[in-house]
Formats: sequence, structure tokens, C-alpha cells
Amino acid sequence: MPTHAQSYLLAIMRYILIDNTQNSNTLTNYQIPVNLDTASLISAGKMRSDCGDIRFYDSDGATPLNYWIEGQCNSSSTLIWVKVPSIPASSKKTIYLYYGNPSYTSLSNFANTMITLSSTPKFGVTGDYYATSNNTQSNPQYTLVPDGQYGYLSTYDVWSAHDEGAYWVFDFGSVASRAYRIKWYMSATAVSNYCVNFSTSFSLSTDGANYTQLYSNTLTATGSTSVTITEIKGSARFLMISQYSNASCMVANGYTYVDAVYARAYSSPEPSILILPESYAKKLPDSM
Ligand SMILES: [Ca+2]
Repeated sequence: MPTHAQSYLLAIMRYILIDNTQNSNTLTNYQIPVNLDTASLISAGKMRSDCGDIRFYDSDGATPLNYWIEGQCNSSSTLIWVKVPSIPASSKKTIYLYYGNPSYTSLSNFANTMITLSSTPKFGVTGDYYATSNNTQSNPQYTLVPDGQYGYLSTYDVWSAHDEGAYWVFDFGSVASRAYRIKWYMSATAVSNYCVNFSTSFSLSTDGANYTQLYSNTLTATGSTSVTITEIKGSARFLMISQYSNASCMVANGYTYVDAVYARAYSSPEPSILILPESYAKKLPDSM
């Protein structure tokens, strides 16, 4: 019988069903995505307008779970990552979502929930670097935490015969199966009447020497992309963010701006997540 020790403080409870029947691996410290229509709950007066009363408990009903609200609160689909200590292989599990206590304040915590980096990325240059070209980085420490502060790579390519590029390597400390998430955007500017051929790519490596490219985007005109979170999956220790200005163009500035690089545990196929309709704590069944 679950204890739900604090449920008397919490007005509304919902079951979250985690279906891992298709995966033969036990998942440890696994971040599951909970997409919640917080806008409807807030407008109905059931949730604080800052999402501060959201709580998650493990299947025993008593153990609080670390969570991080990555998405925008008060939206129709707020993405919340919940770190579940253990999801059994080939089976289902239930955890609990609560909200509705107006006196609560947020316990959303990025570092306790996601796989984070503790060291700034290693910087390097590529291509046939030419003396009057320029590859630099700025504020690499800003790339560690999603706080709206962006570090960036900068490439100034001035010679048509020379490719220019720069990269960052992020070290996650050990090889593991993860989904790597990069919050970023890129921009390029043609100087004078010259052209743009500027790419940003994401690659993974287990040994730091051999990389597999899993994402790339190229700008062929002055412009920029919107801020997005790109997720790549693999078993790796190292993630590389690289940029490259092709020699076909003569004068161009290119930038890759990065707010954060982090990861979550990943195992295929991923468990499916189902959020059940609202229940009330006082109507909890005697056993689960
Ligand atoms: Ca940042």
C-alpha cells in the first residue's frame, strides 16, 4: 500500500504510466518526457501560473523524483523531464504527478535531472587555416547550462582557395548510450558581394579520434536559423560541434551559437509515456 505521505498537501494527483514492455533492458536513472498542457490547468485555476506546484513521486508514492521543466510554462505542451531511478525490463511502471498546492515553489532542477557537463569544451581549428583568416571562440563556458547565454564559434573566411573551420569537443566522461541535446542557432554573413557556403555539424565519438556525423545544416546566403534543440542519439563519450566555411566562397563570416549541451539516458525502443486524467488523492485505491 503506497503511503503518499505528503498527498494531503496536494490537491490533484495523476497517474503516469510508463510502458517498457518492448525493451528488454532495465533502465536506470532514465529521464522520461512528460508533456503537460499547463496553459489549460493554469487557466482553470488548478495550477500555479509559474508551474511551481508540480511534483513527481516514484511508484512507492513517497519518494520524490527529480524533474526539470525544459519547456515554457503556461503553454499547451510543456515539456518536463522526470528522472526515474529504475524502470524494470519488459514491464510497466506507474509514477505520480501532483499539482494544485498554491503554497509550493518550483523544485525544477536541470543539474539534478539531466546528464550535464562540468568542463568547458575543447576548442580547435580545421581546414587549411590561412593566416589572415580567423577562427575564434567566445565564452565557451556559456555552452554548459541552458540559461539564454550563448557561447559561439566564429569563422572569418577571406580566401577562396582556403577552407576554414572551427570546432568544440564536449567530453561526457565515459562511453554510454545517450540522447545528446544541443540548444543552438547559426548565422552567416556574406561580405561585399561574395557568397556564403557555411555549415554547422554535430558528430559523436567513442574514442575522441573517429567521429560519426549525425547532423549538418548549411547556409548558402546571409541569414540565420532560429533557436532550436537538436537531439542526436548514440553510444559515445565525445560530442563535437564543428563549423566549416567552404572555399567556394571568398569572403564570409560564420557563427555557431550554443546555449547548452546536455544529455539524457537513451535505450531503444524508448518506453511510452501515458498521463492519465486527474484523480484526487483522497480517492486513491487502497493498493496499487
Ligand atoms: Ca548557456
